[in-house]
Amino acid sequence: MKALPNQQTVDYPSFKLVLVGDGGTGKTTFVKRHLSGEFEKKYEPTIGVEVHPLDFFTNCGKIRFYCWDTAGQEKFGGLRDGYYIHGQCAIIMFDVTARLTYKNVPTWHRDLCRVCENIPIVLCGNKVDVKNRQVKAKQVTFHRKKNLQYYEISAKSNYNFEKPFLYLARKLAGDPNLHFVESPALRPPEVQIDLAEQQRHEAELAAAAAQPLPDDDDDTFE
Ligand SMILES: Nc1nc2c(ncn2[C@@H]2O[C@H](COP(=O)(O)OP(=O)(O)OP(=O)(O)O)[C@@H](O)[C@H]2O)c(=O)[nH]1
Ligand SMILES: [Mg+2]
Repeated sequence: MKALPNQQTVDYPSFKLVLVGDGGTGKTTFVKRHLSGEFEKKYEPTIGVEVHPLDFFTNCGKIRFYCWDTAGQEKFGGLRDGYYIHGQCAIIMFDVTARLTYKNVPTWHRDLCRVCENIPIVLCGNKVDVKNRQVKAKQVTFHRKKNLQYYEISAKSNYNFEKPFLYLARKLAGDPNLHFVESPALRPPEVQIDLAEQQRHEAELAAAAAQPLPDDDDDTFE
């Protein structure tokens, strides 16, 4: 994966990561937690795409993700799936406080897979710091149908920030034992997550994973 013309190239492995999902789900906030990104507090919809190089240190050396942070809002979509070309891994984000954003996950997934066949993909349910979530952990089943990894995250509290990157790094390196040797420098959390509450959600998710999938075949979610 080559850097963009105005970006410095690096002599360690780097990969194009495509970040998609509805507008307002927190994609830009998420990539900007990593200290190499700039910071923006209020919601400014992404226009087209912004590319951020994010470095991680692993036991096998450094790895860089060129994160293609794409616009979720249709009217700012720019080239849309034109940005997916040569994507080597992806994150699909939804917002656990907005049902529609989960309902739209199958569409993002379909469009992505049309361009990038067979790449590792992580589904992320963001904003789990919010008390009154609309999408409960056990209602999240799409990843099981499509063999994706799922993580509950909170960009604002840094909760599980590294998990999606670690999963993708392991897949790309073909090494399930790869690990990060130092944590990336992150911005201080803006909110604190209720860890006990979140542990209950994680337990709910684990319990749901042991249940057979609902037999609706049409990816609907009410
Ligand atoms: N409570 C909470 N709010 C968040 C979190 N992550 C992002 N937000 C807020 O959600 C809003 C939208 O965030 P963005 O990161 O701009 O969303 P986006 O997915 O990049 O949106 P588009 O660029 O339009 O696709 C902002 O007001 C953020 O502050 C989170 O983890 N928790
Ligand atoms: Mg954005």
